[in-house]
Amino acid sequence: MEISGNLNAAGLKFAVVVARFNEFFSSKLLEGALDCLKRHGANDNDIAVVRVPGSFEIPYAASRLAKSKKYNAIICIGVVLRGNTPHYEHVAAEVTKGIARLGLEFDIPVVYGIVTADSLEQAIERSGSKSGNRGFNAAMTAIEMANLYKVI
Ligand code: INI
Repeated sequence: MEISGNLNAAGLKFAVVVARFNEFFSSKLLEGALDCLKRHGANDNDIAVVRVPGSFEIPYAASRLAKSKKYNAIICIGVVLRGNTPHYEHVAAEVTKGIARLGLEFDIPVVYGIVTADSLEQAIERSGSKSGNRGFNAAMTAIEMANLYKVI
């Protein structure tokens, strides 16, 4: 027997937590995520977009949303761009650990739609060009995992 989640988003409730930092890119990822959810049948009223200042804040908001038990999945979207100091590494490490922890702590999928890029070019590639749109991919993962959780 094989078990997997289907890609039907109708009737599912989603929260998308998006960081405003590097908004030039994160807005593209958000567009991709919303496009994916809607094209797979999600209702506009079933999608909450929650904005936070930067990626570091994403796990904090996602934690509260998970606790509310109102959503079938939470999609986390942010862009962490390498700069001239180690700041980038701390932000990337904390958002990654935080999201992973929430996924284990709560009984809903918390999806990692964070782009970590070494350059502007890499960020461009991942937010709607050469390497696709990571927001779209994250939403697809959320739909599949939310449906998987219904059957396992
Ligand atoms: N936040 C990001 O989302 N991406 C970054 O690249 C970034 N860098 O490199 O500074 C960033 N910093 C802000 C951080 O997420 C917090 O909002 C801030 O430190 C306040 O807690």
